[in-house]
Amino acid sequence: MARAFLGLGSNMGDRRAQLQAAIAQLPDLVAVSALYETQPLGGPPGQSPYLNMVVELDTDLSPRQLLELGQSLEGAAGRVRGTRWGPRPLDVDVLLVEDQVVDSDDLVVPHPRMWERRFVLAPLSDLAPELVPPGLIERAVGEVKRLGSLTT
Ligand code: A4P
Ligand code: MG
Repeated sequence: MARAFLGLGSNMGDRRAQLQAAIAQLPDLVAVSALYETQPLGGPPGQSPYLNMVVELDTDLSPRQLLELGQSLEGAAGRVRGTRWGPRPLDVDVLLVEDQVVDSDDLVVPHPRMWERRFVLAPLSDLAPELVPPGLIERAVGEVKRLGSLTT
């Protein structure tokens, strides 16, 4: 079993409902971070704010199986791939799978941009503060506001 973390984001449609639906379909789920409202980073101007969170799985799925699972959840949420970093009802990123390292064209784990993004580090540190080096959240980019739990 590996301790894995996925980053979930939504900035289109009913953001909470889409996150909730995705979480309901995740196997091996052990923990869910608080929900954060975050300013969009990159992509076309004028995008709505995101809701972001991080979930923890204790799983036998490989990084690639987790990528495929995330893509199937994105599809179920009605995501059509368009502009990079453009608006989306659901984005699922494979952040960490224990200490496994993958570096292929379509999958890089640990997620290469996670350590500079406050919308990843803040919810990750809810679940695994020991994985987030001291001072990194403060130096990361993007504005985040903690909203409390998804279901309240
Ligand atoms: N890919 C490679 N490694 C991974 C991985 N570890 N996890 C590939 C997931 N996917 C991975 O992703 C493009 C390709 O990345 C996939 O086909 C997969 O094979 P995508 O989801 O189709 O497109 P994207 O998300 O627009 O591109 P990218 O580069 O993955 O963007 P990021 O890094 O996911 O950033 N601002 C806020 N506030 N909150 C957000 O959640 N998210 C993004 C997207 C930008 N700005 C944001 C947020
Ligand atoms: Mg993505």
